[in-house]
Amino acid sequence: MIRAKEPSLPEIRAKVEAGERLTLEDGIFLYQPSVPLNEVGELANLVRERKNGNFAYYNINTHLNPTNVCVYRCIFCAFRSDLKDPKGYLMPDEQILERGREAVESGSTEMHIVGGLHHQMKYEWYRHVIALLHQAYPRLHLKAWTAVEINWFQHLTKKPVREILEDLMQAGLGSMPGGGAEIFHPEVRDQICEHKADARNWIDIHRTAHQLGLKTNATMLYGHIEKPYHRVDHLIRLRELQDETGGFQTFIPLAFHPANTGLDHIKKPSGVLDLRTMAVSRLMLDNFDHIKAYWIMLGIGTAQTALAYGADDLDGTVRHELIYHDAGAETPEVLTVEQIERLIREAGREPVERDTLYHRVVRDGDNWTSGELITTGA
Ligand code: V47
Ligand code: SF4
Repeated sequence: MIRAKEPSLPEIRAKVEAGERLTLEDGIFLYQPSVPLNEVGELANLVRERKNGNFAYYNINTHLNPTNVCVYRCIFCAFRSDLKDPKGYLMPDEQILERGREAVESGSTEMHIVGGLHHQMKYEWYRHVIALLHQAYPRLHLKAWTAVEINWFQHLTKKPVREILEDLMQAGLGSMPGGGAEIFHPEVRDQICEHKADARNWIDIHRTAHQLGLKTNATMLYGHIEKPYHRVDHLIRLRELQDETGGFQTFIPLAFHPANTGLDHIKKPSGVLDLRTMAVSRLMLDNFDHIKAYWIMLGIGTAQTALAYGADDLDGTVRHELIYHDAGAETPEVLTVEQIERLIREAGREPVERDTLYHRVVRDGDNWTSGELITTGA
């Protein structure tokens, strides 16, 4: 039997410099503690600067989690609630509209909407949330409902994904967030969220969204029970879909926060794992334009450092985030534009405010318009 040659750092360096694709074995190799983090970071930075120069992007956004009641019980989730638990809530229309008003008044260009899969709410309510906000605030881009939610709507309506997405787009859906991906490999997925949409469902839903012209994001939840093999396998599955459709905008590695979850005996991922995952993601996902350092969960210092380890985006100013704060995140609930721009400048990068679809935002007092599309290098 001929065995594949063990990868080496000089060979990987040569591939990255030549713009060649890395393999599963290369990715796993880059996770070995004996491979110096700063060298992996340097390679990721090369790709990051090739694609995005010295720019670091952010947006002004608000989160809305209209309910935390959820039929599923993902073991890593501190946000969910049982139907009858006093912690459970379901926002009335007035509260949803109030959030929309607050978002617009604070200059948000985007509302990021995700929540639980409520036992009693029909598909029509989820559609209504989108239509309500879109009618009241048509300029607010609604990045809403993960593939797990779309899969749930399929279960509720018995309709094909395409029809559901077209209906939501008609109601005002602008794009889809990347949540619910967790770790695709069944060795892990079956242990952390066995009942919800599996890898094939998640990927198929994003494929259909891309075919309809709906841009989406992708995530990976790391730092729990998974091994480097599972992470790199996850990245390669995303890379394959991106080859096919080109519909992903950005990839967001999500660091596991253990507090108040069924995995609270696990320690939070270290800064080294955070930066290595950022860098390996940048290197493996050669066909993704953007890699996001989500400061809410990484912490401000690590997110800022990640701008030299492959990341080119810090997500947003973020108001009303609950998923991480329920799981013990100690980051603030909101950053001002001045704070986020200062963080980026301190890291030696040039801040650019973008909208959800990566157009430059041009502001004039309280007014804003979407300018040119941000183009990236090879
Ligand atoms: O799918 C839940 C994760 C995700 C925990 O698309 C947890 O721009 C860590 O997907 N510790 C939702 N992670 C958030 C998400 C996201 C965030 C920012 C930007 C975008 C985007 C998407 O949060 C869930 C799950 O993977 N999650 N619980 C936890 N305890
Ligand atoms: Fe429900 Fe989402 Fe939490 Fe899973 S991660 S329990 S689907 S709210």
